[in-house]
Amino acid sequence: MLTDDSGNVYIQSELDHFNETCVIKYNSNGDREWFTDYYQAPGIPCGFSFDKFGNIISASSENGEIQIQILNQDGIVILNKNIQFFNNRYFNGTMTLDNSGNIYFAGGDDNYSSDDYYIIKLDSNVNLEWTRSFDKNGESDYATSLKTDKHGNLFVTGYTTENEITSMTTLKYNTNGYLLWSKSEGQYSGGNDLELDMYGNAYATGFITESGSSQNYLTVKYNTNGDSLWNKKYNGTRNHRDISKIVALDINGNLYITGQSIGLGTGAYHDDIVTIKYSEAYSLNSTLNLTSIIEGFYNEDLNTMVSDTVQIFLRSVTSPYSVVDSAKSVLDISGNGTFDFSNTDVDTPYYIIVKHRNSIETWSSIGQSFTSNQLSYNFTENSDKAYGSNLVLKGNKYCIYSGDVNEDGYIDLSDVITINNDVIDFVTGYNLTDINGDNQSDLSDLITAYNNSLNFVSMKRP
Ligand SMILES: [Ca+2]
Ligand SMILES: [Ca+2]
Ligand SMILES: [Ca+2]
Ligand SMILES: [Ca+2]
Repeated sequence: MLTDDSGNVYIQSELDHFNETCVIKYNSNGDREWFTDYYQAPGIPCGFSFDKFGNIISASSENGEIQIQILNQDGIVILNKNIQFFNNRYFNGTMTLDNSGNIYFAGGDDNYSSDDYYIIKLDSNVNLEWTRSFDKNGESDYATSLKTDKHGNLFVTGYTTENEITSMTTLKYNTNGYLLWSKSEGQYSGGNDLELDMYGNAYATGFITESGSSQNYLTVKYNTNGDSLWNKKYNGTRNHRDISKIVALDINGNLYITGQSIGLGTGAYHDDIVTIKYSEAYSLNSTLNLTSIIEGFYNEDLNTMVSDTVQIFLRSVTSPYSVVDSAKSVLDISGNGTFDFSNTDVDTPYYIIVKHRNSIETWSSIGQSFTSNQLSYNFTENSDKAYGSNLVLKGNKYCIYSGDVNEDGYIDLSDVITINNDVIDFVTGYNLTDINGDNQSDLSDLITAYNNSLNFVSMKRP
């Protein structure tokens, strides 16, 4: 079923036992507006989605081919195409689209003893790009669900068999059909549905068989590398058959699992529909744990820094190095600070840029990526932690140069003059010209900036 923004409802249905596929449109009042001719699309339904123009893609399969029809909002067929399938078999599967409008199918065939995962990619003009199959052990394997992430990677889950034992097996392909990983979970298990979060983590759901409790809901979270981050199980109150069928995520990071479960509320061993909500299945924010010490604010004898606020920018690693996100927080007396971001992407490197009220803007030497929404970076360990090795060693800490009072990227005479004016005026308090953080603008501030100006200290960036 599909719904559009105007409240129209589109139903795709199979008619007369595997012979025809029909599409029906109802308006928001429930009035039937149109339906497609019964004989127009022979075969079993195997895909139903809007394309990027709001047209309806209806796919069905029959012996040896997948028929793809694109209907406009009035039910008129604007494209009709047959894709050759495999060996004159029926394709049993489902369909999804990626952000670019490419179309993907995944499923199995009607040869239940020796089928494989079959994966098909068509471009947005419904031309075949590639096909893949996945066979675990020469036995029955079939895919049940597929999703694409925003990079065009494809995730597929389903059932594989090895020595007559089934497993939930999840695969990840890149957009060119290269298999990146495959992961199987448990024995006498199977995967029925799959969902992805904004970071590209995958949630596969289905069931696993366990002694004493028969089948139980099984949901597994994989990161982008295919590592299993956790698994959750649910056993109904009768210790009997519990099989999850559908997984969904909301924008607040909650995960919903629904399926069939035999519980106490039913008569003897009849299934209920049971839905489970897991909170915070994924975090909405990513966190940078930063260590950075400000030259003027650091006392190397005490090995402490005057705590102060800095702003962190994350920038793209490709020209023009656009700002992706920023966050403001406080570096403590050890130079440690925690910065939360909401716009970072998984597996994507960013330059980390430190900006402080009177220090040289300092960039990380290379891009850094968040892993599972976490990133730690320590500028104080080595001069090469900063782009252009733009750090000054004080004691045994590499520090950010102090003295860029006007934040123009240079520590030069104009900064020195500004400090000197405040020194003459005995300026006190939280001030740009206080280079050592003691709330007074005095000679020691002037000396730090003056020395850096003699060395022509300036911002270094790509
Ligand atoms: Ca197989
Ligand atoms: Ca159970
Ligand atoms: Ca300056
Ligand atoms: Ca001072």
